[in-house]
Amino acid sequence: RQLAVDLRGAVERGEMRLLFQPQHSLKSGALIGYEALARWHHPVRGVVSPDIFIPIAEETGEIFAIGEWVLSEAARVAIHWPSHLKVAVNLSPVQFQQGDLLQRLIAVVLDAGVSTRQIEFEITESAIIADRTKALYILRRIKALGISIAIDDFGTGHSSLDTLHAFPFDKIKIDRFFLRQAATSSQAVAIVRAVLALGKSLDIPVLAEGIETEEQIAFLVAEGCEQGQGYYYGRPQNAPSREDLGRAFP
Ligand code: G
Ligand code: G
Ligand code: MN
Ligand code: NA
Repeated sequence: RQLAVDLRGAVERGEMRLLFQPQHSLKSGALIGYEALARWHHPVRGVVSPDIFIPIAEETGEIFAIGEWVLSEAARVAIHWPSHLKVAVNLSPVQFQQGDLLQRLIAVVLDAGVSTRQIEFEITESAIIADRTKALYILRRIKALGISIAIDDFGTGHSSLDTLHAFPFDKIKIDRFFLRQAATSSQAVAIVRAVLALGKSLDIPVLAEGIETEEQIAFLVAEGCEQGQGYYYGRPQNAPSREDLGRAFP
C-alpha cells in the first residue's frame, strides 16, 4: 500500500503525464482524434501504468484530482489542434459519485477555452450502475454542452442492450479482447458482428480497439465498422502539436 501513499499529491508534484493514442476512420484512414491516456512517473519506480494506479486512485479518492488534471491537460493540448480532431478522456465510475462533477467538468473546459465539440468522454457501464437516474441526468447535461460520449470496453462487464438504448451515446468502443480473439474464434467474430449490427440499428458509430494488422482493418471494413484505434495506427505518444498534425495530414 506504499503506492497509495505515494500517489497522494502526485498531481500537485507534477508526476502525471498524458499520452495520446490516435483514432482513425477505417475506410479513409483519416485521423479523427486521440484518446488521452494517463501515466504516473513515480520518482523511484519510474512509469506506472494506469492499470495499476487508477484502481488505487479510485479507492483513495485521488481519482478526483487525477481526473480533473487529465481533462484540463487534454483540453490544453487539443485547443492547438484543427477543430475537427477530438480528444477522448476517460471518466472513472468513481467520478460520477462526486456531487459537483458537472460543475467541475464545466469549469475545467471553460477555463481551458477549448470548444466542447472537441471533447469526448469515455465511460464504462459501471459508471451507470450505481445510480442510473443520476448518471442519465449527468450525461444529458454533458451532451447538452456539446461534449460527446463514448461507451468504453463494450462487450465486457455489464454492457446491456437496455443501457445502449436508454443512454445518449455517440460512439461504441468494442473492447480489444474481441478483435484479438477474432483471428481464431468464430464466437468472437460473431460478437464483433453483433455489436456492429447493434451500432447500425441504433445509428451509433462503432470504434474497434486494439487494431494491430491490416488484415484486421480489412475484416472490420468488410463488416461495416467505421473507426479504429490500435498499435497499427500508433501507440500512445506524446502530445502531437499542430505542426506534427500539419505534417502528417496537410
Ligand atoms: O494506456 P493503457 O492502455 O495502459 O490504459 C489502461 C487502462 O487505463 C485503460 O482501460 C484506460 O481506460 C485506463 N486509463 C488510462 N488513462 C486514464 C485516465 O486518465 N482516467 C481513467 N479513469 N482511466 C484511464
Ligand atoms: O481505455 P482503454 O482501457 O481501452 O485504453 C486503451 C488501452 O489499450 C491502453 O492501455 C493502450 O496502451 C492499449 N492498447 C491500445 N492499442 C492497443 C493495441 O493495438 N494492442 C494492445 N495489445 N493494446 C493496445
Ligand atoms: Mn478508453
Ligand atoms: Na477501452
